[in-house]
Amino acid sequence: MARFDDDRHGEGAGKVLTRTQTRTALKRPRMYKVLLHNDDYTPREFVVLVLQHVFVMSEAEASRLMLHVHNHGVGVAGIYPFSVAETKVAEVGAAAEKAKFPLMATLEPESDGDEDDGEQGGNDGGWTHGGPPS
Ligand code: TYC
Repeated sequence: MARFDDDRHGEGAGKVLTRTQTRTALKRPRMYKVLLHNDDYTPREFVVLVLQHVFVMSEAEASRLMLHVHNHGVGVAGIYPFSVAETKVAEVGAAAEKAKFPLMATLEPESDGDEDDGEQGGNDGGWTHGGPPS
């Protein structure tokens, strides 16, 4: 029986060479800011409870962000991959609807730092509770 179809001699003879490696450029997944919006009707305590529950914040962090949004109109509650951000927006919306308050969160693509999308340094609301998750 012939030993494979290998007519090489010397170095490499008898070895099977495979060249099927694929080079895949791994990019960071695009991230999305979850923005919390102010309104005139949702009670402050309710906003704090929703932030603690949906964004896993301490009461102090949640109060700080709630006040930031109350004073500036909008703030960043967190930055996540799309599906997580989308879920958190929906959870805020569901809690607000159930309690009949107009509290609202929305999504915004986060700059990935690779392209110039016109963003200059900071963002709309600014981090108010210690920066992005590490
Ligand atoms: N402005 C609201 C009030 O005075 C409180 C509030 C804060 C509402 C943050 C929404 O995202 C919000 N009761």
